[in-house]
Parts: sequence; structure tokens; C-alpha cells
Amino acid sequence: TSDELAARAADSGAGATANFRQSGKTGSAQVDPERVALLAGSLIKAANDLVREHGVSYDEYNALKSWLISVGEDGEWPLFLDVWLEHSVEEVNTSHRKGSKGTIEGPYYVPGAPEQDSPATIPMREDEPGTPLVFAGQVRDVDGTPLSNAVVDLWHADANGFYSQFAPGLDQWNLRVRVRTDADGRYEINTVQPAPYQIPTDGACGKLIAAAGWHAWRPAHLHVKVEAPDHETLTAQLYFPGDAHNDDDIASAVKPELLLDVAESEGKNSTEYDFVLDPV
Ligand code: MBD
Ligand code: FE
Repeated sequence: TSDELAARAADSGAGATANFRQSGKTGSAQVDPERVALLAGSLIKAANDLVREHGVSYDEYNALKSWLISVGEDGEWPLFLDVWLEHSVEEVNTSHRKGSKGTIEGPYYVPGAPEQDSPATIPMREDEPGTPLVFAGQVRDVDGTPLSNAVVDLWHADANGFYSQFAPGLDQWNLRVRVRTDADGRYEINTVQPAPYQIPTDGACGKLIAAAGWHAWRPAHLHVKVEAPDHETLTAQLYFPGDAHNDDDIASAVKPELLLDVAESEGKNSTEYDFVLDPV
């Protein structure tokens, strides 16, 4: 029903906003005033140039004003920014790396998931829907040394496309885990296949998508943060071959290096993916 959809958009938006406020990333006071003047000035100039270039009408200006107000009311600033801007921020800030490619974090990471040694089974419901998936591989330094003291922090949507803590009715750490690599730097995690993710359609972002005639989908993905002492933390997402949205992700966060190679056998999927971390 539309009530259920409304509850979902409100839940995930408010949840993502509260999650960001708690995250310790809200240090805007630390940005150098010269950079604020440069960046805010550039953004304002770009918007004014656009008004002149496209001859923006008062109806369009008021539609923009109304929509921007609703983005905040719906709690969707984290969603909006992570979908339409974070990919460039990620690109600019990881271009020096020699190790594995990463991609955006998105709005639904929560630190502090339960820790397990490898091989591990992610917290899930007894009747968790979806095809079982074994996600395994090795974590190494750029010189090839296996990293035995690394952690693979994995989080993903369930087979209905919902993230725990951002949709009602799911345990706090459902499909969220931190797995320590073994003596050979290897990890193995038993989980289930995530579903493709659709941006909530009834919030401000969904209304923009509908008004522009775009689609609201991200391809199915696993999120990871791979951490090891004295190494840069790698934030990545891994995608499944054949997904209809690998080529037109609304969040522009797919890279060819992030496509998994998945083997299927007796109704179970398995995949191997190695991570290479840059030294700090
Ligand atoms: C997601 O699951 C996600 O990963 C991003 C980047 C944006 C919205 C939902
Ligand atoms: Fe996601």
C-alpha cells in the first residue's frame, strides 16, 4: 500500500540522516574558510550559469525551491548526495592508489558490526530469503604480502532489497559483519545474494527520478570496507555479472574491476575476490 511505501521512505531517510549525524563525519567547522569561499562560490556560479544558459523560468525556480525543502523534510540529503555526488569525491580521493579499486560508501554503513573469525556466517534470520552465497578471498599488501590482521566489514541488502537499521522489522546487525582474515590473509563469509536496490519512490529523490523520467535502480551489490593496520581502508562494492543495472547504476558506482565471478552449484553461489590494500 502507499502507507507502507511512505513508511519505508521516511524510515530509511530519517535513519540515514540520524546515522550520518552520529558518524563523526560532520566536521564542517574544520573546512578552511578559503576553501569554503572557493567551493561555495564555484557552486553558486555554476548554478547561476545554468539559469542563464537554460533560461530557467519562475515556475522551474519555484519547483526547485519546493523540492529542495522536501529533500530535507524527507531526510534524503544523505541519499541524494551519495547517489549523485559521492562517486566523484571517491574518484578524486583514491586516484593515487596502486591497490584495489574502490567505490562509494553510500548512506547505509554502520560501524560496529559483530566481529567473527574466518570462516564466518553473517548474522541472518533463520529463514533468511535468498540464494546462499559464499564470499571468499585474500587480503594482500601491494607487494603481495598476505595481511593476516585485516578485517573485511561486509554489509548488504537482503533478498527484498532492504538494509537492516534502515527498514522496519530487521534485527540491528542482520546482514552486517566484521570478519578477521586468517593466518594466510584469507576470509570466507557465508551470506545470501542481495537483491537489486530501488531508491524509495515516494521521497524527494524518487519524485525527482519520476519527474525526469529516469529509473531508480542500483544493481545488486555487496558493500565492503577492508581495513588493516598501517594500510588505507578500502571502501568498495562488488557487483554480480548479468545484472540489468550494472551499465546504468543510478549512483554511477560500478567499475569493471568490481564485477564478481560467480559459480553456481546445487542452488548455492560462490565467489572469490581478493583485495589489495595501499600502505598509509
Ligand atoms: C544504496 O544501497 C547504496 O549503496 C547507495 C550508494 C545509495 C542508495 C542505496
Ligand atoms: Fe547499497
